[in-house]
Amino acid sequence: MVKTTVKIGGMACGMCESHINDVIRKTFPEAKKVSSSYKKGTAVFVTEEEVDKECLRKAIEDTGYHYLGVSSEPYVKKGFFGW
Ligand SMILES: [Cu+2]
Repeated sequence: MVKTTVKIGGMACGMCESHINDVIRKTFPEAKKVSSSYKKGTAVFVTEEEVDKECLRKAIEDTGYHYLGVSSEPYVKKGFFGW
């Protein structure tokens, strides 16, 4: 599992967050735990495999928000390896 964090500019309220969440779910139907924060300017989601970043960039830019970058890291369920 991979956790992807996208930096997005231009989100200003909760509506923007849900707009971005919808776009991510539509672009990557396998995405789980999709959540955005306009305060942090990020959207985070989890997928089995790493997503196509070019695809992600295009999807975000098509919404009119600004794609500012992306980072990914292995996703480990909390508590699973924590003992
Ligand atoms: Cu908004």
